[in-house]
Amino acid sequence: MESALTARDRVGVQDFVLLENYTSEVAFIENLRKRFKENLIYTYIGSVLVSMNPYKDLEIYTKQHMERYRGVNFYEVSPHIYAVADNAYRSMRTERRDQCILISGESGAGKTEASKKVLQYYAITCPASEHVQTVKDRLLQSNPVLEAFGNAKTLRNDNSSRFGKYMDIQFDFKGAPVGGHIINYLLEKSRVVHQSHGERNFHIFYQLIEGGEEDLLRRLGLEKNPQQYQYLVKGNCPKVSSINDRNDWKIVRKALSIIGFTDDEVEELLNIIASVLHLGNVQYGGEDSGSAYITTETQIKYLARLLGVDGTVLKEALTHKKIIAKGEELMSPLNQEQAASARDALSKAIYGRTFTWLVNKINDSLAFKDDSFNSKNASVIGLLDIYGFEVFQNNSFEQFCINYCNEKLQQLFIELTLKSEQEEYEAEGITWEPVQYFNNKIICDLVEEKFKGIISILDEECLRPGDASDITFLEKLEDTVGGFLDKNNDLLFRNLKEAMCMSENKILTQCFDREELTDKKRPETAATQFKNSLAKLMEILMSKEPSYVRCIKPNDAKQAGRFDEVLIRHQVKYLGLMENLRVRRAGFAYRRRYETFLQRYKSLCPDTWPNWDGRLVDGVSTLVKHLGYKPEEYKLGRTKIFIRFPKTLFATEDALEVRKHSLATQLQSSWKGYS
Ligand code: AD9
Ligand code: MG
Repeated sequence: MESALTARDRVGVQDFVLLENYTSEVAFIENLRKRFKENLIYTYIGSVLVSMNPYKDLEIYTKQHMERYRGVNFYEVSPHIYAVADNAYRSMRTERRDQCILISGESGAGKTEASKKVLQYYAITCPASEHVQTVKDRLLQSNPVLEAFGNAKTLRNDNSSRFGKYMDIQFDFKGAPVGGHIINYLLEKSRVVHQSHGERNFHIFYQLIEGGEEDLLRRLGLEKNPQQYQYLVKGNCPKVSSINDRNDWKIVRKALSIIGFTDDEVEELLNIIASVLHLGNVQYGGEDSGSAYITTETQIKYLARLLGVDGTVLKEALTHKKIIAKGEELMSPLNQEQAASARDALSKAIYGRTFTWLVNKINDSLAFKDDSFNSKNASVIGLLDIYGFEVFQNNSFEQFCINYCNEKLQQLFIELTLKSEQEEYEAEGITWEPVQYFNNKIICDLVEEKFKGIISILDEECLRPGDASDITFLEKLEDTVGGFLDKNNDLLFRNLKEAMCMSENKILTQCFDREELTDKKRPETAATQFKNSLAKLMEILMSKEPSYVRCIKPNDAKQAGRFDEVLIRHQVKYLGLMENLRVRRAGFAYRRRYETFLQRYKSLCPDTWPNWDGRLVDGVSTLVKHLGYKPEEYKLGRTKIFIRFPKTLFATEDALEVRKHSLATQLQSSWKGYS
């Protein structure tokens, strides 16, 4: 039998707080490396789960594994995403407190996969009636649908989330999932009309083209070749080896049915997707006067049919801009460049609004149907899976928003981990020394502060008539940006909106509301909307008890078994994991509830074995005195024992191993005696 000590040498420690040299980044990375090599992708920092993307399928997500974690204490089993899921579930059940699981890490680190594992865990392990089974199925099937429309292949990740997602799973008093609700954050719409080299548009376009049945494609006027579509050729990357579009199409199509989309709705939805591709192929010529005219009649024909809009109206809307002069409406012709950007704005608006419609539709299907139960009484576990931090050769408005969102989440992490740590010491009546850490609040302020924050300056430039441009914005920021103003303004010409309001496509009539046409108020800019929705998100998260999953990407090549130390060290730094560890260790490396501690180690002391009948705190006190703990090595709080050094706990763990070993030997020899 391998001794506990040798095992630790080989596979590292399963909780970083047990590292002898816990302030050393080298030791931290070394522990990650050892575990990664052994396919042990999960490690704790106290209750925070650090997860390394293995880039290969591991046999650790079976039903048997789920069973192993069900109802079992966090520290009794090896670290796992299921342990986090189960712990949140049990806290929700026993303490009646809403929970949230916050998953962070850079693009490709494994956030979306982790969130799916959590959802699967609840779907399999929670109790279910027939109704609940439907909810579970719908919760699970919402993933392939939203990923088809909201994820895309980027340079960082073949299945990169291009929207932020917060999902509430609602449980009834029996602990069964009875409903759900999704909030989506700022979809990267610009991808619809443009992709950087090596990247793709949203998956759904390729799925439809590669997987769509022949008569469906004929009806939609689509060819079975993505290269035919301007909106799909920009990145020069129609196929991705890790993606099977044809197969995914079948999965998505089935998922739509399970969620409860009618055939008519699916048809309308696909009409819209096809329309976007046709829009991309609308091309312009220029009159001598400079005015644009459309050279691609076929596209207009398809568009008119698929969108249910009059072709002439559409053509005019795609080449003119409506202006109101002296109370009169005039159609002012656009030049080629303006017309092309109006067309792209329409594509983005159609796609973006359809995505929101899709989320709403999924929410309808996940909503409580049971009248006997009020959703207000439900307990909730929230699951946050945002787009991860990313830096490309060329970065734009989207990276600004995505990275700002990540800073906000980091801010929350800092506040909550420190806050809860302080609160725990306080609640247990134990004094402690605060730890220095980098607070990224200054970065959040830089972006969002009133008047002098980047978003304020950007909005101001967007409002300024006349000479405002990215250059003037740039001068103000003294930085390199491009396309920020347009993307922040996110304008769609009025006559294009009007044309869409006339559409006979039922989804579009819900997406383009006539009231919008009469609304005189200037709409909020994209960045301001995003800032406000993030502020609301922070409020939601603050009201719940958080669990953290910190995902790390092992290499940039998306390859299994490759441990790129430089890349990993960088992530450990900016995720603040060393600080997290230091805070966790500041006072006491380890803490356990009295009952858990006693249950685990009671066999090591004759007074507590097999049972201790007195007060728990006295039992623990008797036990640790028997084990030879020195007074400076531990403290007894109100409900927990706090152990200062990991070596103390190691010694106890080793003693337990020895005890188990000798018990097993005794048992064996007594069996031999029988035979
Ligand atoms: V982004 O910010 O949305 O661009 P994520 O969500 O952090 O990013 P994702 O979960 O999509 O990354 O993981 C990227 C890829 O890594 C997946 O498509 C899988 O191929 C791979 N991956 C991630 N986690 C696991 C895992 N636990 N087991 C196996 C994994 N493969
Ligand atoms: Mg993702």
